[in-house]
Amino acid sequence: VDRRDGKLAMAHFYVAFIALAVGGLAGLLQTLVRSGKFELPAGIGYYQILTVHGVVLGLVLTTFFIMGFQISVVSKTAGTLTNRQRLIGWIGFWVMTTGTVLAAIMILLNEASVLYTFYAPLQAHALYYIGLTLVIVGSWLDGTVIIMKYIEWRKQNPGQASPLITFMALVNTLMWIVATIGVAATVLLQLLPWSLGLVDTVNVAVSRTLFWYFGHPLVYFWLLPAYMAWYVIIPKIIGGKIFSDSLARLSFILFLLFSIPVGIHHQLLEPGIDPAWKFIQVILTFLVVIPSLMTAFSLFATFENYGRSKGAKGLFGWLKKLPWGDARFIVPFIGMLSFIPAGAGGIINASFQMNQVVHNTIWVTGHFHLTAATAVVLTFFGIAYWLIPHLTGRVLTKKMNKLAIIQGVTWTIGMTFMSGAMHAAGLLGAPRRSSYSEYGGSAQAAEWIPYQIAQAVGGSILFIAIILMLYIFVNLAFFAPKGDQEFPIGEPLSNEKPPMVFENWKLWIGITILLILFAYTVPFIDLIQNAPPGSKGYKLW
Ligand code: HAS
Repeated sequence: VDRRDGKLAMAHFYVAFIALAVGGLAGLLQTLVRSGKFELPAGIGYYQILTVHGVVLGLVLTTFFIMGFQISVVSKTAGTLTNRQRLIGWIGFWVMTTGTVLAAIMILLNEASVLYTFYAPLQAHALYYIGLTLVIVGSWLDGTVIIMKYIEWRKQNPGQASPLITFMALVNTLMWIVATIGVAATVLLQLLPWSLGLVDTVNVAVSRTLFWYFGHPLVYFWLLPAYMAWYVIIPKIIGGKIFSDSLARLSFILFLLFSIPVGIHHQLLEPGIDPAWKFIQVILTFLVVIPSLMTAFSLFATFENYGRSKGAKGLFGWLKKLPWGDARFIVPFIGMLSFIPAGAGGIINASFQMNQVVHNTIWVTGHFHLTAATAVVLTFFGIAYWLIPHLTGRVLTKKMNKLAIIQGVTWTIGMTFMSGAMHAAGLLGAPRRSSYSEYGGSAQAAEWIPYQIAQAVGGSILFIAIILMLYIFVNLAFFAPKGDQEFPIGEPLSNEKPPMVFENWKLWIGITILLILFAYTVPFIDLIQNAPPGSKGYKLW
C-alpha cells in the first residue's frame, strides 16, 4: 500500500485502538459492578459506563477499524488513491473524529447515558446526537472513497470483474449507506428536535424501528470485513487458494439483499407491530443465515483442499497441515470456530418463539460477545498483526508473533468465561443491562450471582488481553524492526471468471430497495397511524 494511503489508514487505526483501551476499561468496570463486589467511585453511573462501553467499542472501534481496513485493501487491489480521493478520506476521518470527541464529552458529562442503542424514550443532550451524526457523515465520506475507486477501476478495466476484495468492500459500503439512512432519519427527524425542545414528544415505536432498521445491518457491517479476511486473506496466509471467487461474491450479494429487511427480529416482543410482519422478517432472517453457511462451507473447503495438496490423508488429516504457529492464521481461526456456536445462538434468537425465552436477558449480551467481540474482533486483531507493520514499514517478529498468539488465547479464555456465563445466566432469566441487585432476596436472583462472578473473572482476563493487544499495537506501529511485511491477497483455486451480473448494481440495489419496501412499508404505516393518543403533528412525535 502506498505510504500516503497507509497514513490515512493508520490514522483510523490509532483512534480504533484508543477506543479499545477506553471501552475495555469500561467493560471491566461493568463486570466488576455486576459481580456485587465493587462500587463505582466518584458518583459515576452504571449506565454512563455502559454507554461508554457500547458506543466506544460497538460504534467507534468498529467503524474506524473497518474504514482503515477497507481503504487499505482497496488501495492495494484497485490502485493507489488519487489526491482528491485521499483528501475526501482525510475529511471523512476528521469529521468522524470530531463527532466521536463530541459524543464522548457528552457521555462523560453524564448528559448522554442512553446506551449504544440510543432510541427513544431515553433522551440525550443534542450534542450527543450531533456527534453521532458526524460519525456517520464522516463514514459516508470514507465510503465515497471506496465507491470512487471502484468506479475508476471498472472504467480502466472494461468488461472485467473487479478485484474480489475491492468488490467486497464496495458491498459493505453500499449496505452501510442504505442502513445508516434509518438511524439518520430517527436522529434528524425525531431525536434532535425532541432534545432541542422543538417538540414535546416522539413516537417511540417509530424511533425504535428506525434504529433497528439500521441496528441489524450494523452487525453485518462489522462481520463482512472479517469475512473479507476469511475468504481472501487467510487462504494466502496458509499457502492455499480461495475455494471459489464466484461463491464469495454471491454470498456478499446475499448479505446486501437480506441484511436490512430483518431489523424487526430485534422487536419480536414489541407491541404495535403485527405478528404477521414479524414472522415475515423472521423468514428473511433465516435467509440471511444462508450466506454464512456458504462461508462456513467455503472455508472448510479451502482448508481441506490445502491440506490434501500437502499430502494429508483421512477425514481430518488436513487439519494437521494448517500453520498453527502463525498468529495471522490462528487468531482469526479461533474467531471462525467461535462463530459456530455464536451463529447457532443467533438462530435461537431469531426463532420467533424461542426469542421469548432469551429476549432482554443477558443471553443476548452473551450472543453478541461471541459474534462481535470474539469472531469479528479476533479477526480484526489477526488483521492488525500484519497490516499495521505493513503500513508502517515494519515487520511482525517471531517474538511478537508468539505474544500475539498468547494475546489471542488469553482473549479466548476470558471470553469463554464471560460469554459462557452470560448465556447460562440468561437462560435462568437474568436481565441484561442491569446493575447488581439481589432483587429483595429473590431465590431466582441468587442463582445468577455465581455466573456474575464468572463474568467478572472473564472480564478481568479480557482486560489483560487488551493490555497485551495495545502493547503489540504500539510495538508494530513504532518500534518493530523496519522491513517489508507481506499484504496477503489470495488467488482463486481455478481460473473461473466470475459472472459479470455480480457487478450489476442497478439490479442488486433495486432488489435491496424492493425488499426493504416489502418488509417495512406496512409496519411503518401501522406504527404512525396507531401512534398513542396525545401524539402530535405527523405522529413521528
Ligand atoms: Fe445477532 C441480537 C440473530 C449474527 C450481533 N446480535 C444481536 C445483538 C448484537 C448482535 C450486537 O433474531 C444485540 C443487539 C442489542 O443490543 O439488542 N444474529 C442473529 C442471527 C445471526 C446473527 C440469525 N449477531 C450476528 C452477528 C453479530 C451479531 C454476526 C455481530 C457481528 N441477533 C439475532 C437476534 C437478535 C440478535 C434475533 C435479537 C435478540 C433479542 O431478542 O434482543 C446470523 O447471522 C448467524 C449466522 C451464522 C452462522 C455460523 C456460520 C459459521 C461460520 C464459521 C465456520 C468456521 C470454520 C472453522 C470453517 C450460521 C461462517 C471451523 C474449522 C474446524 C476445523 C472445525
